[in-house]
Amino acid sequence: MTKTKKKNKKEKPLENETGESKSNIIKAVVLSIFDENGPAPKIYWPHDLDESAGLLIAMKTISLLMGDATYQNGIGTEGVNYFGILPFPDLKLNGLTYFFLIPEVKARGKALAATITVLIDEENKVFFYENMKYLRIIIDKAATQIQSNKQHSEREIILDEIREELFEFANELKDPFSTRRQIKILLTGLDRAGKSSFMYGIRRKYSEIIKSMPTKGVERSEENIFEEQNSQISIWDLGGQKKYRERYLEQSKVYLYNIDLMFFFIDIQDVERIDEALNLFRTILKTIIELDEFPPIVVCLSKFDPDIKGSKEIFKNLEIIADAIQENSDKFFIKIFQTSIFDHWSLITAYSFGLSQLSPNRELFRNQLKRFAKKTNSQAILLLNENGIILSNFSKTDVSGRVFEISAPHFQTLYKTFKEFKLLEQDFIVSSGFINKTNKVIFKKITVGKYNLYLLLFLEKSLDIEKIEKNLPDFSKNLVDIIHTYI
Ligand SMILES: Nc1nc2c(ncn2[C@@H]2O[C@H](COP(=O)(O)OP(=O)(O)O)[C@@H](O)[C@H]2O)c(=O)[nH]1
Ligand SMILES: [Mg+2]
Repeated sequence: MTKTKKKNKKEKPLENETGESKSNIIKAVVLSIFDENGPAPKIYWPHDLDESAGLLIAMKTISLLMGDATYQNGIGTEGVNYFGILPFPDLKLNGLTYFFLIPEVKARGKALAATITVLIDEENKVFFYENMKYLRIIIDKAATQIQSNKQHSEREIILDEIREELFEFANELKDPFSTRRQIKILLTGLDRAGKSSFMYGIRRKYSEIIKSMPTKGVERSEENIFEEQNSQISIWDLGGQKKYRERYLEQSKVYLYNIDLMFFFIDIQDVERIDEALNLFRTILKTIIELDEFPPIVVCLSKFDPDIKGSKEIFKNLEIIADAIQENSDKFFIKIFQTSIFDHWSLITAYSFGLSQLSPNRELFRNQLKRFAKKTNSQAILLLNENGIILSNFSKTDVSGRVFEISAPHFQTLYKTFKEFKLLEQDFIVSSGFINKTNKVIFKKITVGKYNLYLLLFLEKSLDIEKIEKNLPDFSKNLVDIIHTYI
């Protein structure tokens, strides 16, 4: 069967050979480069790819990349290499694009902007989300080869090879055409570590925190970052009492299997149980390593309440815990946060960071923010959704990032209050000088497609609303394209 397919796929690539081959999930592969003549599809498969389709793919992908500050400044080719999933509604296709630069002495900025885009039917886009890890490796490798092989004929071979590899990969999958991406997020930790309260806090269900009883077994809830999203996100709050812990460790194949993201909570005020908590952490890691699961992990050092922040003892505990966690987790991507239900922002920051790990477009988003920051002389930018979840952030320095994190929630509340009482004529709130007279924070509502998002800008120089207004349409337009594929 595979053989027939191999023969067929070269001749009639864009046709839908129903049931013939799973490899047909891949509809096109396009290498686009921006040279003297502008963006163009340089090498592509299928060879009879419609000319206007090829151009559309080249234009859209390259234009998302071109504004990149690194490229414009000619600093080098290091800074640019990221992936994104893009919709091409006119073609009814979805593309997984790798953005990179090809060193070229003669070119402006000493590099050519380039993209490799793999395309599939839009209804199959789950394929990209589910297989991101492997697809990245295949495409990344091809890009590296293209960077060092300048001949057109050499590049043709490289593109042929990557297509072959993608076909083979798709063929080996059991079900490349599955329709919905299922995301599983685990909340783990000892009982009373603050897992349930964390979720109540995120959802602003404060009265529930007071009422809350220990979680029995597993409690599942759903997360919707956007009304329409490609993924179903389930959050599993694993009851922390001993009997429940034992159950999920024993039945690890049910509970700890196929995890996309894990939160682990440690109560830093409960000094007596820190060792027990760390032991549980080690046991869970050991179990998921055995299952060959390596999700990103967010550790929340919980109950780090505002009134005990200065305490020396707490500080010492934090250090001990952080060290122990790092020591045990070299195989994982781990980030540690200090959280408290009395500091809403601390919850949002940890939670948003975790969610952002699930978005294949996170680098693409960040680069759009970086570019907008440059155009508007902003030190830092945050992009929030209606629920106050941070979709993406960019800051030039740690300090500006910090100022922001502290002010963002206040602005959002202020904004909503003003709006409610119809006191706001424009969709803007501008602060008076922060730090010095010229530094200002702007909070603005923007519309991206059908969504209301909030933008927080920390301005470096003088306030120039016009400049922001002038650059907003472009920024929003780019975001529309990538927000449908955010998660
Ligand atoms: N001081 C303080 N108490 C908290 C915090 N988070 C949770 N708690 C309290 O800790 C107890 C256990 O919280 P819960 O969310 O049920 O923990 P779980 O068993 O991990 O789900 C409850 O009495 C909460 O009110 C926090 O950030 N600070
Ligand atoms: Mg609970």
